[in-house]
Amino acid sequence: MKSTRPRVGSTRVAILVVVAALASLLACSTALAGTVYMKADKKGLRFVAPKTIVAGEELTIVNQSNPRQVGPHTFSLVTKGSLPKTPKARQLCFTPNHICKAIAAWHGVKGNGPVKQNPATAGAEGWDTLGSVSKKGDSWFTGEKPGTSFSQAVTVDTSAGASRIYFLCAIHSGMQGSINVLPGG
Ligand SMILES: [Cu+2]
Repeated sequence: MKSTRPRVGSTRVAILVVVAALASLLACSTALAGTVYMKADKKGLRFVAPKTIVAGEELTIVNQSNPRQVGPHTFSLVTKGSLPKTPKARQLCFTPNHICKAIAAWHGVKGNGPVKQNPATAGAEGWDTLGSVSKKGDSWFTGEKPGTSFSQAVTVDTSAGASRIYFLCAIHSGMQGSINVLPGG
C-alpha cells in the first residue's frame, strides 16, 4: 500500500502538468484567433477565418497557397450587397462596374497594369471600411511571392453593437467570407 502512494502523487502532478500545458495551448490559440488564411487544397480555394474578433484586435492575413499555382489573392473588405452571389455575377466580377474590377482600381491598377497601392486604404487606420463599386474600401494584395502576410487592427465601428465585416478576393471571386466584430471591452 505504502509504495502506491508516491505513484498516485506523481500521477496527480502529471495530470496537473498536462492541464497547465492545455491551458497555455488554449491561451495561444486565442491569441492566434485573429488570423485569416488563404488556402488552396483539396477543399478548394478559400478563406479560413475566425467566426468573431474583438474590435481593436489585430487581424492578420496569411497566404498559405502557392501564387505560382493559383495566382495571388486580395483580402478586400466589401459591403454584404457587393459580394457576387450567383455564378454569373462571379464570372462578371472582373469587368467594368463590378466589384472585383473596382477593387483593382482601389490598388491603383489601370487596365492590365501593376498594383500601385498596397494596402489600399480607406477611412480611418485599420480594417474599418467596407467598399463597393462606388466607394473605396480597405484591401490587401498578397503579391506574387509565396507566404506573404499583412496585419492591422480591426477598427470598424462597433459603438452600436457587433458589426459584421465581409470580404472578397478580387482575383478568385468565389473566395468570400465574413467575421463578426464584437465591441471591445
Ligand atoms: Cu484569391
